[in-house]
Amino acid sequence: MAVVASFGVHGCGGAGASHRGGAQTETVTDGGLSMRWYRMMWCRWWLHGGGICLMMSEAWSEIQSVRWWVSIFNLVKANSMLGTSNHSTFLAKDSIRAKSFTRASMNVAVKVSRFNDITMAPPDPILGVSEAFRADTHEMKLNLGVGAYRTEDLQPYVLSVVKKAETLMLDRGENKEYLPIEGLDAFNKATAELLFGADNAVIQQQRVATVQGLSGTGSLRLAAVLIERYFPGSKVLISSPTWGNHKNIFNDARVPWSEYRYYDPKTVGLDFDGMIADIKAAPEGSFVLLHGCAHNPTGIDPTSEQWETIADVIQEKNHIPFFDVAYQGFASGSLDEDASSVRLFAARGMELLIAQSYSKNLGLYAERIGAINIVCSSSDAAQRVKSQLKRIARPMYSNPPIHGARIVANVVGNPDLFNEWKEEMELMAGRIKSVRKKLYDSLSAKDNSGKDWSFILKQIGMFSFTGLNKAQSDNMTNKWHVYMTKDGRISLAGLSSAKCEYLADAIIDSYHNIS
Ligand code: PGU
Repeated sequence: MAVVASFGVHGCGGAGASHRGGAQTETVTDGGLSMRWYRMMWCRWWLHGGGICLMMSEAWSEIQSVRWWVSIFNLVKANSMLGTSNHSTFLAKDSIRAKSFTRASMNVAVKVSRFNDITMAPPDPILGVSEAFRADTHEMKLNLGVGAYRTEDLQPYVLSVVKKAETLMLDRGENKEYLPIEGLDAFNKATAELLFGADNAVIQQQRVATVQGLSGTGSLRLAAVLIERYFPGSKVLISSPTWGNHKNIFNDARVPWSEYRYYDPKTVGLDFDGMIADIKAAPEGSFVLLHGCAHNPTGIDPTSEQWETIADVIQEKNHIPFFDVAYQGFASGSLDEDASSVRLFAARGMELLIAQSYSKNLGLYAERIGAINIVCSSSDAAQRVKSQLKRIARPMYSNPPIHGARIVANVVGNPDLFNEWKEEMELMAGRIKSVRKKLYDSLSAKDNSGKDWSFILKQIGMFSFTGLNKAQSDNMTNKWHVYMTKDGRISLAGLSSAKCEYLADAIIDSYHNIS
C-alpha cells in the first residue's frame, strides 16, 4: 500500500494560492473531482468527518510558528468553501484506511496499488546465483553459477583483441548513428562467414538471412517469434535438460515445446537412443533445438557419427533443425571444429536456424552481440525471411546496439586480430581444460570410495554436470560457499587451479554425506 502523502504532486493547474514560502495549495484532478492539497515533504492526514486537513510539516520549528497555523487556517477555510476535503476522490475510492488516532478517528491516506496482484518473481536460477554470491562475505566463496570466464585470479577477463579493436574504433572516431534494423552489415557478413565458412554454398548462393540480435538470447527470441507467427502450432523439441532460459523464451513467445531425452544419469552420458526415439516420435515438421557444441548444462556432445544419424532422422521426419551456438571456439578451442555440426546439416541442403552469441568466445557478455541466421533453400526466400525478422525486431527494440557489432566485425575482418583472437580463445579453452583435469585429479586422490569421477574429463566446454542433486547443491552453497545452479552444474570457467582441492572437498562431502 502506498501512502498517498508520500508522493509529491507536481505541475498542477493554476488554482494554487501561496500561503507561505515553500508551502502551497495545489489543485489535483482525479476522476473529475478536484481537491485542495497542501504540499508537504513527509505525510498528510485527513481528519475524518471534519472536512479539514491536518498537515505534518517538514520541520518541527515550522509547526511551532504562528504563521504556519495561520496558513493551515486559511487552507481549511478554502477547503470548506470548496467542500472537497471530505469528498476526496481517495475517500470515494475506498482507498483510504480509517485509523484511530488519539480521540479523533483519522483517515490515513493510503492507496491500494494497482500492482497489488503482482507477486514476487523467484530469483533467476542462473543469474540469481551471482546475486546471492555477491551478498556472501565468506573468504572461500566461489561463484561457479554463471557461465562466464574468469582468469586464474578469478577476475573477469577482457580479451586483448577486444581492447585493440576498441582502440581502432576510437581512433577512427566512429559515430553513434542508429544502425539499420538488421544490424551492422559488416557484422552480419562476418558472423555468417564465421559460422559456415566463407566459401560455403549457403553463403555463396546468398541463402542465409542474417540479422544481428541482442546476443544469443535475443537472437533465439527473434526466431521464436518467427516460428509463432509463420508456423502456428508447430512444436519446438528441446533437450532434457537444457539451458533454463530456452523454456522461458519459447513460453514467452507462445511457442509450444516438449522435451527429448538427452542425458542419461546412469551412464552420465548421452541417451542417444532416447534422443533419436523422441525426435522420431515428434509430429512431422517440428523444430528440433540442438546445441551446436558444448551442450549446456551437461557438457556432453554427440559424436560426428551421431550427428549424422540425428540429421538423418530430422530429414526423414521433415523437421527443421534449430541450432543454438553459444560457445563456438570454446568447446574445442577451434572455431571451425565447433561449427562442424551446423556445417554438416547445411551441407545436406537442409533449411535450418542458427542463433549465435559472442558473449563467451569474445567475452562480450554485456555488449549483447549475436545473430540469428536462417538458411533457406533459395536466396529469394532468404530475403523475405530477413524482411520479416526485421519486422519482428522493429517494435521490440527498433535496432540493435553498435559497439559489440563493430568489435566483432573488426576482429573477424582483420587477419592479425583474427589470428590473435584464435590464440586467446585457445588459451581460455585451455585454462578450462586444465582446471577440469585438476579437479578430476583432486577428486580421484581424495575420494577413496571407489567412485569413478572420469565423466568430468569426458565433458567439454565451460561446464561440468556433477550429478549432484538439489539437496547436495544446497550443501555446496550453504556449507562450502560454492555457488552453483541447483541442477548440479558447475562452471569450470569460474574455477582456478588454486581452488580445485577446496572444490573437490566440497563435492565429496556433498556427494557422500547428503542424500
Ligand atoms: N544459449 C546457451 C546454450 C547459453 O548457455 C547461453 C548463456 C545463451 C544461449 C545466451 O547467452 P547470451 O549472453 O544471451 O548470448 N548461458 C550462460 C549465461 C547466463 C545466462 O543464463 O544467460 C549460462 O550460464 O548458462
